Formats: sequence, structure tokens, C-alpha cells
Amino acid sequence: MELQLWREMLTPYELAVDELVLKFRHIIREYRNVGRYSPIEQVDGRVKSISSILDKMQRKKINVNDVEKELEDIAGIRLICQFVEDIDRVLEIIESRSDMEIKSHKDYISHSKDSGYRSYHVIIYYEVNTIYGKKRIQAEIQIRTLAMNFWATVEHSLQYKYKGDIPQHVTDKLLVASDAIDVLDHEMSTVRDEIMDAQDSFRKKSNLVSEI
Ligand code: 0O2
Repeated sequence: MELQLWREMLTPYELAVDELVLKFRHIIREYRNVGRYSPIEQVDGRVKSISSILDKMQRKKINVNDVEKELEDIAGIRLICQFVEDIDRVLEIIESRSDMEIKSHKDYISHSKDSGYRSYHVIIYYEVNTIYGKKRIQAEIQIRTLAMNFWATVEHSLQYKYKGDIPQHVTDKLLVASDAIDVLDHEMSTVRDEIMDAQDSFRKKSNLVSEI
């Protein structure tokens, strides 16, 4: 497929990512404006690059005509939470929305990947309005804690450095680190209520200050 055709094909996905990032950031703002703790801490989004799409098509033997159906993560959103418990709250938010329809879930938190990767993935259908009319596309939402994101970011850089072939001694260390992150997330959960109270009163105070 020609470069121009790829760009045209990706345009609705760019719109979807822009809209979804804006909507999730607005959720954070809504919580904070009323002085409530937001289960979402950070939002990021990206459209998969053409070269990564081509790599994945080759790896998964996907025909170009099936790419939009088979590649569920052309549009990708990442929602970062402070605590593991927040992930369920975020799922409830997504489930309750009328503009996002959940297609499937992948729970790599209860069952981490062999690499040690932990995250909760949801594939959604999302409709965008383009100059050609409405288009329903798929998007992948990755929901994970700050700690899980730290691990995934480092591991992703190592995958890049070693071109997907990380040496065994490094893989072993990553598995140990992944377990340590699981322990850390559970330890942090035990102080969640305290932290939420502290953040709530801090935000209420800063809202008061900014009103003066
Ligand atoms: P990128 O560069 O993030 O776009 P798979 O067959 O495992 O490649 P599949 O079946 O599409 O992927 O779905 P899955 O397993 O839910 O993984 C989709 C995405 O999750 C990946 O996209 C990564 O973003 C992330 N992910 C999955 N496994 C790992 C892992 O072991 N380490 C890290 N750091 N991230 C992971 P892409 O297209 O592989 O990569």
C-alpha cells in the first residue's frame, strides 16, 4: 500500500486518539475541580507508526485488507493510575460511557505475561466523524499503575536496545523486578486511604487558595 493511502487510513485513528486523550484528561479535571481523588493520574495516547504496523502485520501474518479488523491497537491510549485498586474504578468509568463500547479485556495483572509485563488491556469500539461520514474504529486502552508503567517503559527500551532479543541474565533481572513491583503495588495499597485523604484535603486547600 502506498504511503499516501496509509496516511489516509490512519487519519480517523489520529482523530480518535486526540478525542480519547481529551476525554480522559477531562475526567481527571472533573474529579479535581470538585476536590475528589481521580483514579486516573496520567493519560497518554499514540497512533501506531506505519513501520510498527508493517512489523506486526508480518509477525502475525495479517493481510493488508484485514489490518483494520485484525490490528486492535492502531489507536492506543494509556491510562496510568496511582494504585492497583484504581484500575477497577477506571474500568467502571469506561463501562459506563455511551461513547465507548468494550469489545474485549486482557488481564495481564492477575496473570502477568511471561516477560513479567503487567497491565490491564481493554479493546473498545469508538466512533469518529470524518469528512466522509461516521467511522467505527477499534482502540486499545492500557490501564496500569505508575509502578507497572515504570517496569514496562524500561523493558520496552531494553527490547529496543537488544532488538527484541534481551539476554537471559537481563530477562531474569526483569522478572525479579516485576515481582518486586507487584509487592510494591500491594504495599502502597495499604496506605491508599491515607494518601487519598491527604490529596483530597490538599486539593481542597489549593482550590480555596485559587478562588481567593
Ligand atoms: P508497541 O510498541 O507498544 O505498540 P503481541 O502479540 O503480544 O505483540 P497483541 O496480541 O496485539 O500483542 O496484544 P497484547 O499482548 O495485548 O499486547 C499489545 C501491547 O501491549 C503491545 O503492543 C505493548 O504495548 C504491550 N505489551 C505487551 N506485552 C508487553 C511486554 O512484554 N513488555 C512491554 N513493555 N509491553 C508489552 P506492541 O504492538 O507489541 O508494541
